[in-house]
Amino acid sequence: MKRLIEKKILNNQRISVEEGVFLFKNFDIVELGKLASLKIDNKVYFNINKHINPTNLCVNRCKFCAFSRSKGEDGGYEYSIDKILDYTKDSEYHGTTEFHIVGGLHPDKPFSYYTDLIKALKNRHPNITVKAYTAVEIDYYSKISNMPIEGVFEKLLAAGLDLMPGGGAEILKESVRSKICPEKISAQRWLDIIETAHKFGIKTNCTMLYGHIESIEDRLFHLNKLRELQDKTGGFLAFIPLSFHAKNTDIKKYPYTTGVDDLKTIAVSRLFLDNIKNIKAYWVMLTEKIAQVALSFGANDLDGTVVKEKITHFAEALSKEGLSIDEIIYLIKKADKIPVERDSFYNELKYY
Ligand code: V47
Ligand code: SF4
Repeated sequence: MKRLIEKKILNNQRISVEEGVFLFKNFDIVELGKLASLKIDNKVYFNINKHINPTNLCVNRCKFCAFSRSKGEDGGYEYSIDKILDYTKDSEYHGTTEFHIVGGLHPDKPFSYYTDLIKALKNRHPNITVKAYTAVEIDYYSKISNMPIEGVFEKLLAAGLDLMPGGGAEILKESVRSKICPEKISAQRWLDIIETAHKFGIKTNCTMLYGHIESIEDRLFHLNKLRELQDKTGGFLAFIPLSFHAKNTDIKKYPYTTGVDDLKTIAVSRLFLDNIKNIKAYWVMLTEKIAQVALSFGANDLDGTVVKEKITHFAEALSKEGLSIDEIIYLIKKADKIPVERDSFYNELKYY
């Protein structure tokens, strides 16, 4: 079996779910790193981005989420649009090319808040791309506005939405979702909303939250759902494995995933997702050091400067809240790779 899978990979043949599971369980990290590295070149992408999390008040309260709060609970916050504009005011000076906007499902803000936020940002920063709102948020906006998903997308596009992040996917299997995020939209609903986004011409990313209660088989099941959808639409720009941080959550686990699991997950994702070009080593969740090593395990993107990350830091992330451009370039160069600044759509902007 081992030789057969290796041969398939070397011949650029698609591997099956069972072979993906086999890779995880029977190949060591060095073998996986070598195979995954065959699939990428020497360029590593990053962007100059800023994360904005308008609120952590959320009606879902997923069990793996340390970031969310219920209304009235300590640690909850909600930002006005003016406060967000104050936060973004120096963005052009810092060379920001993207705002990444994700938040909780606020119990009582109207849908107009979310369109007004994009409009205000676009008005103040016309040249900065807005990557906003996960499929989970889109579903919620449809509920609170009494509009179909298509109507929500029309309004968001009119406001200036450029593309969508890949969050909310977790593990796309009900037996896992019912335990870790029972209130969240179903796997099928996530896939349907993303498919609709792609039909509207809205590119998205996709993610996988790993290292909680899921099995290796569940991970491959999830990756297969993403691969099937990408075959259909071609709308995914990048895949981002998200390593579970257990602190301050309702899931009792060792607080962090292990380096070996992180690297194997990146490598198997690279080998299995033969139709998604970019795999991010998201330094915020992996730590800067593991993210750098992941560049030799099939990742070709380090994400961006981020500036002030919240979601993972509420769960006591070991990484910084943001990195400077110089720090990112240093990590990439010291991995013997070529740092390439990109825009949100992977157009190359600058080589370092
Ligand atoms: O949807 C929540 C996850 C996601 C925890 O698209 C957790 O470019 C680990 O999706 N431990 C948000 N993960 C982050 C995200 C993302 C990040 C960077 C880039 C992009 C992109 C997307 O974080 C959530 C959820 O899946 N998450 N809590 C936790 N305790
Ligand atoms: Fe809410 Fe998202 Fe946290 Fe779930 S992961 S509780 S939907 S903010």
